[in-house]
Amino acid sequence: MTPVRKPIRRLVIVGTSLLALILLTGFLEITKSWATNPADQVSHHSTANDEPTTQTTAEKSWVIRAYYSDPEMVVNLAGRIEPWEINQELGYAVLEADLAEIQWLEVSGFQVVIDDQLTLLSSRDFSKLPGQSSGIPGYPCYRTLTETFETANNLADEYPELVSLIDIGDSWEKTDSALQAGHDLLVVKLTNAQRNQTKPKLFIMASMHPRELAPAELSTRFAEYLLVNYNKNADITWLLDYNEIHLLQQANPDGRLHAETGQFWRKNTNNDYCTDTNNRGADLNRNFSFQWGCCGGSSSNVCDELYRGPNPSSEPETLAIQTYLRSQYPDLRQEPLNAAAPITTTGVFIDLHSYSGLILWPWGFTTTLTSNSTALETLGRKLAFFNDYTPQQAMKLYPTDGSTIDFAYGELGVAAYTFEIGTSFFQDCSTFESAIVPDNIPALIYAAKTIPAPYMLPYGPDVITITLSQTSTIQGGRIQIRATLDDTRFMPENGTLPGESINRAELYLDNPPDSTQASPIPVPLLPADGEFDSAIESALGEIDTQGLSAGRHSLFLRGQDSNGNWGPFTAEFFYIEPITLGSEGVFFPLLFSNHSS
Ligand code: 0X9
Ligand code: ZN
Repeated sequence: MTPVRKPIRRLVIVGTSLLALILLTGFLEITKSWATNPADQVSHHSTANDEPTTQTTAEKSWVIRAYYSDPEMVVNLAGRIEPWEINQELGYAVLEADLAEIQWLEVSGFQVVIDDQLTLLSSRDFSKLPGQSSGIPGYPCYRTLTETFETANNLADEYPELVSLIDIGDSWEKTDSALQAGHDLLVVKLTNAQRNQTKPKLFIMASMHPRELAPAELSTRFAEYLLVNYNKNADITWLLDYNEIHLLQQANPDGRLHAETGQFWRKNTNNDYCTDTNNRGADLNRNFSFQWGCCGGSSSNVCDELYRGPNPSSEPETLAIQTYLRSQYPDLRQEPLNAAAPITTTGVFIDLHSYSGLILWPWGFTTTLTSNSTALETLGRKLAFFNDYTPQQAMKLYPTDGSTIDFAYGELGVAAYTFEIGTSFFQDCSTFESAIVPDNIPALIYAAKTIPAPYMLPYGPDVITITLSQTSTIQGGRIQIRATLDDTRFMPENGTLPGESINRAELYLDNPPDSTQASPIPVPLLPADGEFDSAIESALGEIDTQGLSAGRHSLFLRGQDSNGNWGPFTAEFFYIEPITLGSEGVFFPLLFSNHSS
């Protein structure tokens, strides 16, 4: 399959060089006045007041494309200016730059082109759409911070057996009691609490860069999708019965409040650095303690968008997340950088960002491969199959040190990924609804299915359909099963793994074998065409329902490829009808009216 590239935005080019910029601007001081209609108000995001603003050209910034001739130039760039996007195909970075930075770019060999549309967008306050009563102004599809917390509380009330809320620490503003502001970092934990056993964990965090509007909402949509489908869809039921899913929907709540007004806020709001400006704060994705500040992938300049903070995990948000991850995942990777996590490691970590359509894995600070690199790549390419994003090692984009994924993998050995979802920070709602949600929910579900063994299961085939001859029968009845198994579902980009032939298929009744329940004996499935010899196969089997109690049952089906790799389970429900004594002493089955209960 050829990866589908997202369409490239059309640029309105108003200048091509620094000289052109000055000629076009025509003067060194730009004075702006407010329009009377608030929707037309234009302000620069680095000025927070409501007064008319006067900006010198030196203070003003533009959103530009910086075309490069050599990828090495991006490495140099990324430690200095925070790239919004790297278009590897066309060889340019999108970034916000002031005059001095544009000058530096041109001296460094970049060709600079101004993106007028994005420059305007980045300096516009949000205003509500006509009739908009909820959501971020102008973006009704994205719940505000307050609404996100409300949703979490409502879900916990509605699904008490499946949802628990965990306060994992405070935002920076909350740690300063004098401010009387700030927020909890709230994790929504999804699992069937009645099934009390050790379970593998998927941890997803979102929008640590607050201007990235879509990730937080995607994490909330994922929670809702899982909860609504529990007990309706066998796969989702299995996921929440045997696994835990932890969602930190708003990883930078203080900053989010600024982003909700239209400011391009990236860092936390820590006022100790670059005091009293909207450039204050530390970039949380450069503040994690693993390889903090090591390699030119962050900035020591307090006002920089990439400011790493004064110390590793200096920020309360970072510390809370690190402490929580350490409490949830055992440390399974030794200190040396080339030490591998065991292939039996459980759990997956996903950090949702925007934008660019990428799936990134460690390392982010060096081009050296991790010792789990083939396995990380395999799951990455598998996830990319679902959302059509480009899978690659993070460092291939540009260097970052002190990032989340390097911490999760480097310190604990957890399979760790950054998703860069969508095509814009302030992503339009129609793209969010029509592409981002439907493309990414299946990727997140697949990630959840692999958490019992993320370094092994993605090598194996997927069960893509299960068809039953009937979904309910009397006890002792037989149900025929046809399943399709597919070992080819990888994004072909950035990897060499071909699909292997399917070798085996089997199913378990009611308990998958790695649950703590006694492992049942698997029922083998046979090749529908007489031989398991290709990468996509149909397999046939039969369930003997003798001895099964009345009510709902689950089957768990999986396949193995010719290299011996088992894929993750896919589950399906079936029902045994209850036997009732009729008036003349005859047993007859009661038919179910509702199979989903
Ligand atoms: O720079 C970041 O923190 C991430 N991009 S974003 O536009 N969402 O800010 C990318 C982090 C991925 N890691 C590396 N590229 N090494
Ligand atoms: Zn980000």
